[in-house]
Amino acid sequence: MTPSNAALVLAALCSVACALPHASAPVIDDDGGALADIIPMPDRVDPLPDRVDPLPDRVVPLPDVVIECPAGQQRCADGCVDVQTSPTHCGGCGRACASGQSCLAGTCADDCLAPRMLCSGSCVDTSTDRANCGACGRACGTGQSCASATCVCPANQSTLCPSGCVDLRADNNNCGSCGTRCVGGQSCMDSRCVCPVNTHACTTGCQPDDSTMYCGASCAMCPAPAANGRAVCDAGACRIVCDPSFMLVGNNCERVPMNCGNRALDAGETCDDGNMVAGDGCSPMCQTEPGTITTTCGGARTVVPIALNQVIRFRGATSGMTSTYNSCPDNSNDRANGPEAVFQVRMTAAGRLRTTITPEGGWDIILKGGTTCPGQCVDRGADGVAETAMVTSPLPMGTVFNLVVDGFNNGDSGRFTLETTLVP
Ligand SMILES: [Ca+2]
Ligand SMILES: [Ca+2]
Ligand SMILES: [Ca+2]
Repeated sequence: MTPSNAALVLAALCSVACALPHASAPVIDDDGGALADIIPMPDRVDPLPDRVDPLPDRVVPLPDVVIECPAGQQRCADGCVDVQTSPTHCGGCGRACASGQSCLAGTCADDCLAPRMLCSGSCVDTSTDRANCGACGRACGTGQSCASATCVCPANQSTLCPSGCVDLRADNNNCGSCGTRCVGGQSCMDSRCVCPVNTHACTTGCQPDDSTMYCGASCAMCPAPAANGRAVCDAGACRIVCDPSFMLVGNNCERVPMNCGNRALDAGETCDDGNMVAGDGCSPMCQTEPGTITTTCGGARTVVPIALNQVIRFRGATSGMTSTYNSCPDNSNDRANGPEAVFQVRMTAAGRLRTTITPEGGWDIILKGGTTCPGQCVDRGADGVAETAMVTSPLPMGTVFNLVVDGFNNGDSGRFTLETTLVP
């Protein structure tokens, strides 16, 4: 047999013998030698166990697993702690506070002992602490301090308003009382809202005292003349100032008459008392002022002052007046039936009055005069004739003297001029 044939035979043998479990037939190597390492197969196969051992009940944690602490705490060696308050881990693990100390907000601090109190985690002295004055949580107002456990304002801002300590005497937002605000340019002085010097309060704010738009306490607008002058606000009152050579008549500025003040009754003048003064019965325009000529001695009137040697002239009329005094004892007929025009003068010096009345036209004019009304009568008894009378003996300074122009008959009335002079 050739080697290749022998291999074929072995292959054929093994295809039968090697498939048997207990075969012990020799295995021939390729080189023809006998095989020495034949391993016997076990006689039987162990069955699989019927059950599986359970896993242990607990799991041993892996070393890199971290146990979380509750919020606000952190893990130290002995567990989770709040390092804000822990006396043994104050501010961090292992930082122990000394004896007699507590941990507050992560810092070791001496224990809070009376009279100090622990308020919201802070040890405070309630006798002086502004946020806890006298008791925890009792906060002082703005500007207040805590003294002896009481909230107090400074001496110069002694009132506590909602906005804080204020000086009611000088606080523009709390003037005189809490919440009273000074507005419109006002400021608080002595507990009152006042405007700056030389201004006054209006609804439009502080206005200049000389403002003609807001004059006086009433803040009125001053009327201006149509021409030849201007409105002014003077000491809180409206006034009209006329241009030179113009005088105020009513609310208008009118040109001053050329001859007013020369003591003569010139054209356009109803009086001339020798001056340019108003309020004395004859205006600076030489016009008789209201109340100077009246129909009786009583009632409101302008009493004309007369100085020594002053000459006063008035032009008037009895026409339209009433007839009250109808007796003239000096007249042979004792009549004075016409209406009267009455003047009163006040003597600014002692002396005697000399008075002349002259009728315009031919009516019978009668003059009466005296310190009582209507006084003594003078009548020369002729139509169209002037009457003149003079007080016989000097009268004292301050005497008020009545001058009455009357007419003899019922119909005797008309225009006249009156001239009176005070002489020594
Ligand atoms: Ca004149
Ligand atoms: Ca005058
Ligand atoms: Ca009469």
